[in-house]
Amino acid sequence: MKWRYPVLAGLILALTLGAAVSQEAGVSVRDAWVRETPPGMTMMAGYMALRNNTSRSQVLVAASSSGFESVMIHRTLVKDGVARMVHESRIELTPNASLIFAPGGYHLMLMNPKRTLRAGDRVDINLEFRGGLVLPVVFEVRK
Ligand SMILES: [Cu+2]
Repeated sequence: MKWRYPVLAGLILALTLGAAVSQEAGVSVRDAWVRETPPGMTMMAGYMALRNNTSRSQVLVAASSSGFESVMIHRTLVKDGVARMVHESRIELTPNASLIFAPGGYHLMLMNPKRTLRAGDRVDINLEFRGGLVLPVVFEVRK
């Protein structure tokens, strides 16, 4: 599997050159948004559509943002009619497939925003993948 390393190096180089290049290189994101919450709320949720454009699995292992104290990957599960959130330490994206983060399912749990965020504001969140790939994504705050 020697070929993997040059490919990965190419992906990382592409990311440093700008978002337009990263879109075609590995994993792309669209429809990234954060739900607006009343002022004073300590938790917000981020949603998006991830797409793995490569022919091998990509594994999301973490997310981070300078706009929040911490960011976690969560999934809402309903058991016996009760919804609860579980922490996911990794989410695998299968080759050439999409994965949707949406209310009631996968979401980014954004803890303790450093400023009040209003609809129309933008938030930078970095998605971190196994192997060192970091994808910067701009999320839009929506009602
Ligand atoms: Cu959550």
